[in-house]
Amino acid sequence: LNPYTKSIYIEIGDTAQEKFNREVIDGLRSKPKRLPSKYFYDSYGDQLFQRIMAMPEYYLTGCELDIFSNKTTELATILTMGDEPFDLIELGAGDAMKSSYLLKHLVTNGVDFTYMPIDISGNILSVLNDKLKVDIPQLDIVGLEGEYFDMLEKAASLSSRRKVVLFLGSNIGNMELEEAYDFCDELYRKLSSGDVLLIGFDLKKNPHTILDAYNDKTGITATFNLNLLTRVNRELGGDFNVKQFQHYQTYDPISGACRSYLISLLNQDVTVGDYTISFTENEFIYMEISQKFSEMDIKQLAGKSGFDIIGEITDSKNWFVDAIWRV
Ligand code: AVJ
Repeated sequence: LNPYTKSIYIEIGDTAQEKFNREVIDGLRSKPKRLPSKYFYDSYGDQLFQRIMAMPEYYLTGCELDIFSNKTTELATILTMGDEPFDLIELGAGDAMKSSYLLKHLVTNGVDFTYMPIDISGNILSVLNDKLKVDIPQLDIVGLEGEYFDMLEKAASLSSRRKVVLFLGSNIGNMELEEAYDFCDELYRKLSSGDVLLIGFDLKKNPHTILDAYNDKTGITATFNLNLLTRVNRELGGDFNVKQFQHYQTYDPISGACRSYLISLLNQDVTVGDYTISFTENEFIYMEISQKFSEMDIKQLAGKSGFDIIGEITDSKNWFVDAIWRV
């Protein structure tokens, strides 16, 4: 079903730049070709994603904002569980648009916690840090730039307080289902008894609604995908002609997989560093999955990875769920 899960990744102690190079070359030499969507977020990619979140078609933002702005007290109560101090870790914090409602509420109520946003984009982290220093000056904040699990270990080494982990925006949807299981498994093992995870899931719904959110007529999502080729050109010495690729989006209501591709419009050779990659006309690069979930999918994910389900908050349309799980 999934041709990519068989690749074995060996952990190599290379720099972020070397890892980017290795994963890009690896993806372009795979059959079928693919590129990792986690690399969409350079500074222009960050801007494009901000514009995606502001598009009327991209309902996810509004849904989770509805939860965080209207059910803040409910969220805070489940997450704090008494007055024991804790670390509030956010995986893929971005601009923390949604979590800042919770942060404000906690600070206003004198809760003792440290906010630790983790993001792969150092650029967005410094933007976030500057913004929070102004908006919530009393907030104790420690930003961590890097991959999720590396930075979770870092967070654990910085303090031994109880951890509350936020993983919002249906970011988990950017993983294939098997990867999502492995991810929750690893998260469970990296956390300690009593730690809590708040995890956002975009639910299966009318396929038109979902497809429209990722196939906007203004072409921002297309630009968002194509921007990775531009990034590869700039950072890895590539010569992609971006005009010779076209964005293609699908949604499959059976599996709940919403996928993006870039299609080569002609036979062409592309050089990236030391490698030449040949494309045939209409050959695709698989770029991103945005998986959608049923309530059953979510229960199974929690169950298989060992988490206890302690709560669930949905938006008023019932399109999105923030699930609360405990180790
Ligand atoms: C950041 C992973 C939540 O998959 O919905 C938005 C990224 N890609 N439009 C998503 C994205 C295309 C987004 N997440």
